[in-house]
Amino acid sequence: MINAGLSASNSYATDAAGNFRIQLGSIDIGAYEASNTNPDQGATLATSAQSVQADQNSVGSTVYASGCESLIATVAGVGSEQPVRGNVTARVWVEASQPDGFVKRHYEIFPAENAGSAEGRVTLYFSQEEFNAFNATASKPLPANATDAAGKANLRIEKRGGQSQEGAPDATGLPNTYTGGISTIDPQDSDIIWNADHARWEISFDVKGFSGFFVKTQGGALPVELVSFQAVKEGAVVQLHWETASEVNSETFVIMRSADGKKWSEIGSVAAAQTSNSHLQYKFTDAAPLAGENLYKLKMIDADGTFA
Ligand SMILES: [Ca+2]
Repeated sequence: MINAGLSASNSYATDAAGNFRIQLGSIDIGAYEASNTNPDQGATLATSAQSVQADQNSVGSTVYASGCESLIATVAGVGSEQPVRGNVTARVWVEASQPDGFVKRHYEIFPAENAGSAEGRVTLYFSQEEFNAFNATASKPLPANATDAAGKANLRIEKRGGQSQEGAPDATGLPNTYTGGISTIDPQDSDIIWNADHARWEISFDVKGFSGFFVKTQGGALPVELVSFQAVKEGAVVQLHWETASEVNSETFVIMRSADGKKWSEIGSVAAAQTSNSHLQYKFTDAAPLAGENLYKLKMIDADGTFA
């Protein structure tokens, strides 16, 4: 336990031994060095909008907990090149209602140094109730109980690079507030563990580069968020324009055309961005439209071959 003082009155970042004086959100003013909360000693899951800073241990892992009993996450520095070190901020948010496509408890872990390339092993914590709320709206479920192997196999982590709203204290932590790259992590199913003693899920996985973290399921959301799709006749040709708000793993847009809305044929394709969370515009020219009415639609093909 840290001997808590007023963090705001801190005038020295480190103590005589070179350790950060503010750990786990509190300043150490005692004679003894702070020791981080052990996650096995009954810490409960943090409530929403908690944030703590700690000095990442150079050996072993560091538990990020608020007030020594409200558990956020555990991080270990791994890898030979740039294991995560130094001052790390761990944040957690729990949405009041079930969001579209991810578990309501979501995280951000961000080291002050080398955030884009630091390597770590992260453990995140969730309740069964949070998984149940996700499952009520998702097409592919997360584990319904400790031994649900299919649910564990479905679980994915979406990583969004950087910090929500560039680290603003009142940042929402929501996916669209990150401007960095988007990637999907498939944790080892054996690293998705139900801790019966503390009634919580513990999910561990390796990352390179830090970010927001969202738990979802494979195929649980469309890979492309389409915001507009227009067809405009220009003389003898038809110009198609469309815009996406975000893309994850998108490979190709296939353009389909129909005269009656029933029978569709493929008339061309356009390469997609693969990964984007900014607005992107695409166009395609149908140089030889059918006589009469032309209907168009897009088939979006994922990098792993699935389509929507
Ligand atoms: Ca897996």
